[in-house]
Amino acid sequence: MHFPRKRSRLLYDDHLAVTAVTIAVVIVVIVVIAGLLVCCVFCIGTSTLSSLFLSALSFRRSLGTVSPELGLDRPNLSDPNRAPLFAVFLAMRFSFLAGLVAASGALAKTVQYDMSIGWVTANPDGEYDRPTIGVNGEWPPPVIKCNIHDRVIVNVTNNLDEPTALHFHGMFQNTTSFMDGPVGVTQCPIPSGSNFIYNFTVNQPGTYWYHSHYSAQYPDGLRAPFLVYDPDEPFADDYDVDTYLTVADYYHDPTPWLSANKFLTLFNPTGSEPIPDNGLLNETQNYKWIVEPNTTYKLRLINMGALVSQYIWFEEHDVTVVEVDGVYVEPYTTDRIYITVAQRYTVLLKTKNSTSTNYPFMTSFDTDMLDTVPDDLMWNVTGWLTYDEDGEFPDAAVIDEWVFLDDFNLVPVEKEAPFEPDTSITVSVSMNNLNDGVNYAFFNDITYVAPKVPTLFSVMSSGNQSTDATIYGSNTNTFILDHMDVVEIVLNNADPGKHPFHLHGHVFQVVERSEASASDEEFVVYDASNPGTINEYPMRRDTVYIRPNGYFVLRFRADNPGVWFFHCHIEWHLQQGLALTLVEAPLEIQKWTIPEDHYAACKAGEPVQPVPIAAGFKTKGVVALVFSCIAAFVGMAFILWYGMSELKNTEHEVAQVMGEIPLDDELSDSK
Ligand SMILES: [Cu+2]
Repeated sequence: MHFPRKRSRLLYDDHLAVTAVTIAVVIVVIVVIAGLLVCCVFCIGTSTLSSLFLSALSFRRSLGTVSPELGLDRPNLSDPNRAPLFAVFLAMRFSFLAGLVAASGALAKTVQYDMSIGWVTANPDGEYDRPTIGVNGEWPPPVIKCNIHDRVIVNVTNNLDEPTALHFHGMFQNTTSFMDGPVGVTQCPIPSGSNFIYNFTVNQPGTYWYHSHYSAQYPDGLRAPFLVYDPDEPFADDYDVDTYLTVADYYHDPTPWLSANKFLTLFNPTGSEPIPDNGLLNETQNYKWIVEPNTTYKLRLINMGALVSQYIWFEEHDVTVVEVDGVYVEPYTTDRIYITVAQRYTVLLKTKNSTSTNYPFMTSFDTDMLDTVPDDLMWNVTGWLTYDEDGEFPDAAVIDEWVFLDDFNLVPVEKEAPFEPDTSITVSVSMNNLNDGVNYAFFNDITYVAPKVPTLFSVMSSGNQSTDATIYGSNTNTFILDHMDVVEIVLNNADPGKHPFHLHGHVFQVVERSEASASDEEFVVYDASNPGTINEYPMRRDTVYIRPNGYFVLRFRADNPGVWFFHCHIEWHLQQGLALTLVEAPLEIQKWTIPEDHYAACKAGEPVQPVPIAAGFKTKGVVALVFSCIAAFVGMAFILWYGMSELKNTEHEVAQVMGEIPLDDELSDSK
């Protein structure tokens, strides 16, 4: 027996219903196409979507029955006049969702970089050809560029004759700590000749960089900017052009070689850092930045060097700081920036109306950080704001005082009052010699020695014991952080040097930072009962310097499970062991799955027994067998030949030679 369905009869028997379905289909097609087109040009107005959504809602309201307790009720489908209208409503809602999906797909994309890392020859300062680490046969390596919320995939092939690893400096790596890069902390080194994929989403705007985090490798060239664009940045309407300027100290000799042979040796007992040979601007010298007049540039400054902080200034041009280490700050206008290695400052720079003059801009080493300043050291580097390429390029003016922006007083756009700490870690920095005569750096008298098994992998394999810091080894300086705790790091600098400290996976509030100690012999220790200046809204960033023999206090919320390195970013001091490890929410980390290629990198370096003898013959065996057989047959043939040959009468010949009997020819002659 056939039972016609009530809804079918409503839809198909009614002329109005047919019309409604047609309208529905047309709306779906039009709105989806329109949605895709609009998405493609990134112009989806929130208001349009909202109004569409609101009209759908009000349309639904007109269809439904409203219950006083629950508000909007389901539409009454038994009413033949309303059911077709409900079909139109469903079509609109589907269109809206389809448009939204299309929009999110168009806005968040995947950006892939295939990087074949290998040696190339480069001569960035024009003085010395040297082996440099390039990517895809070129140097400098490519700048990574993406939009906020994009997925970034970096597909690495290691064509060096040594291991490597990449760190994406400043990336939070939320739920992907294993993509962070430091060898011994979150991964094994990528062996020579193998592949390794970094894959993560970027949910933060601003200016970053990427670099090798293996050995002292990045100053040999494996470093480049990483720029994240954000259409909603607070100063989006205040500039015309978005660009960058990198600064870096530069060595002619390979840095791992310098580290092993000149730095960490018995013959350098004071731990004097190797002096750079030169400085670079955008990885070159005599850099002429061609600018348009009357134009505002957003200039992302990045110090990608190994050792020295640098002063940067643009003659007769002020700059306005708007972002620091990925954190938007309230605009702050200054004429000179002080930037440590690994820090970033994004500034707005407005050019002049006239094109008649080119203006020098300068970077200058903080020579306080050098043990000696050789006579031939070029510690100032000049570039030019180039308004006229055919014009004069004047020398830079001499500066006689070092006044510069103090980042401690910058105010983030997104304001946070100082956190109240749940837990506090106090560490003291010192430098001293150990029994091998080498000068090391210490946190609380422990110098960091990387474990054979990366700490993150130990977290994965240790179950509930992962919350016990002692399992990670006595020289990894490991601290366990509870999920969502506010963590305070108090760092007392019992060393007369400046150090830029960097925390992976977070930005921190710079709650306090003391002045330098008045004396080289005494250091200022933080006293919680007698705090110094604390700003209402402390600066946040991921790399901050400490003054000689001074202290700082940092605070952050442990809202990003992972294993995070905290270390001095002076590459020489990291080689000396100035690092500690934070294991944040280890039980959360254990819920993740680490990709196979990350385990493979560890397997490649595992000490193992010799491989078993293979069954059957290999080529070498076959060749040996063939030649053995040939030799045997030749030997047997020789024996056979010799055995079958006629025996000579040796005694007869000897008697003839001795003249005891006549020679054979004499006998024949006498016949
Ligand atoms: Cu340091």
